[in-house]
Amino acid sequence: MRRRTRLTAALLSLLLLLPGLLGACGPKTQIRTLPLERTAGFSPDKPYQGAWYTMFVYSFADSDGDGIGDLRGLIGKLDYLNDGDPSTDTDLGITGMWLLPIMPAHTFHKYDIEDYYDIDPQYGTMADFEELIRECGKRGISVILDLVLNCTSNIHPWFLEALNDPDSPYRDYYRFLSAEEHPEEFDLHAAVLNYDSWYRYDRNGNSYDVDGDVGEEIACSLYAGYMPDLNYDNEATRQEVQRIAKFWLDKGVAGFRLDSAPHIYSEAEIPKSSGRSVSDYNYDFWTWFRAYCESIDPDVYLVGEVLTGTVALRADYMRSIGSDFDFGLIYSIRDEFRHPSSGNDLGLVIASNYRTYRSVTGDSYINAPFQTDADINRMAGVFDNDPRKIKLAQMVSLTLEGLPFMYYGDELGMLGNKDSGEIFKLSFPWGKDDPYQTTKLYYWNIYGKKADKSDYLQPFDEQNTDPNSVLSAIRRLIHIRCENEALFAGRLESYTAAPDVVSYKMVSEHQEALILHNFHDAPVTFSFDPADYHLLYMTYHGELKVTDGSVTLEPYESIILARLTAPAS
Ligand SMILES: [Ca+2]
Ligand SMILES: [Ca+2]
Ligand SMILES: [Ca+2]
Repeated sequence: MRRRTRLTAALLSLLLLLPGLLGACGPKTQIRTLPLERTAGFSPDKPYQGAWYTMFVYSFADSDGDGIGDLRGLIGKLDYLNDGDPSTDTDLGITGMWLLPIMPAHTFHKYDIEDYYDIDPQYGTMADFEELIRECGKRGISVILDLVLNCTSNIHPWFLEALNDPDSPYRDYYRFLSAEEHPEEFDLHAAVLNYDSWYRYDRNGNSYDVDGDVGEEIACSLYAGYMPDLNYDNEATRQEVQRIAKFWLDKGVAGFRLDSAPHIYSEAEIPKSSGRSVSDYNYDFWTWFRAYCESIDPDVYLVGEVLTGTVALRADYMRSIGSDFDFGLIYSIRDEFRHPSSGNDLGLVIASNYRTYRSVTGDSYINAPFQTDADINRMAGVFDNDPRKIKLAQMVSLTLEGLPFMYYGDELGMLGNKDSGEIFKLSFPWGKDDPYQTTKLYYWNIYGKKADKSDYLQPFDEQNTDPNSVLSAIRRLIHIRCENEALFAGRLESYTAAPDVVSYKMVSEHQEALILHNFHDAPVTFSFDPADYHLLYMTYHGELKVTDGSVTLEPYESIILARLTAPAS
């Protein structure tokens, strides 16, 4: 969570190796079907696989005509995400979903939670949520919730009671500064997130400058005055968090996306004399939280938002949490577009990152590649609305080891660039005649206006039937990922096909895949022997042509090749 614009605020049971597309490389290998079972998560020892979706309910699908997306609207559109039938490929084929916050809150982003045990009335009821979980279960879609544990709303009843009753048990849920807590031990001007970390509050929860004289109480609020931080030195707060986690796990969620993971404890909240690092406090907290969640559900999936820091720091958080989002990858890919290298730099960086995850975590981690979320400029806004670049960036995410996430609408190439004043939580553009179309953040009020159409986006209903659309490419890629063991369960290894090509290898028990990308705005020709590999995917061609021992990739084109390495057991 950043300052939220905050105004202030079996696998498919088949390994489908497409037959004989390698025209120039000799006899075709017999296609073999591996008897791998597709379970809820494809593989029992690694339950979360496939490709996941980041869902902003508000802007996705509206069931009752108020213009705001809701849970019943989402249920109505589940067949688009995954129809539950492995034999069809008309659906997107995602296997899991992170719901941005759905608990009661005042803002539209809903990170200012007012009740951890209910559904925001704009989105529906608890009965709607329970139906959503059942319907997702039928389709093989796991659901995780955004869990905001760093802070609550300033009008959460806990905070209001704490402000008005010094003897309230909720008093210690928050980090109030009082004389007995040695105020000199805390830096009231610590700018953890580049703005004030402490505020004064009046009895109604209104916040004021910490240096002023309005407001009787001083409390820590890293993000904004309307979101005071919770205090996890207090055993009762920790017990409350356990109740919250159990409440939702018992409802059938597969886990949680952990908002602002490095800020449960921050420089502003730790006594100057503590002598321990902020990170150590946070690792301990998440290790404790994970152990509790695993006591409820041994297969729980937790994924942390660790927005800043080095690869090593992210790996440290993986060790505590199990998984976190690959923020560095986004910028590495964007840099590669700006300055395409001639030495497989991106491929080698990615391979090096995975080596770090393995060594730091003792080989127990799930990396979560992605391209955008609710805080990051969308690809289309950064890549000049060029569908070739959008497809290529997703090609990288969807072929990496771990659990790739796709922000809603990215499969269409939705626009949204903060740097040019746009926002990235706009209505999913189903099409003007779609009864589920949301309208509060209406796409076409903002886009489709430029005379040169450089901001034009084909809505879903057009892309759905266009074989060359971004949607058609992404949908096919997701299905290929979910059908090939090397992609959904493989380990990433270093591999360089040619200097001007970004490349890496994915290796699993029975299969091996080579992934090659051209980030140049020009064709790249290189000598290449596909040997016994079969073509799984090529962005712009149905076959791989080998001419005089060389292969050509068109500008921004990718290929995925695979071969079986061991017989199916
Ligand atoms: Ca609605
Ligand atoms: Ca299907
Ligand atoms: Ca905190």
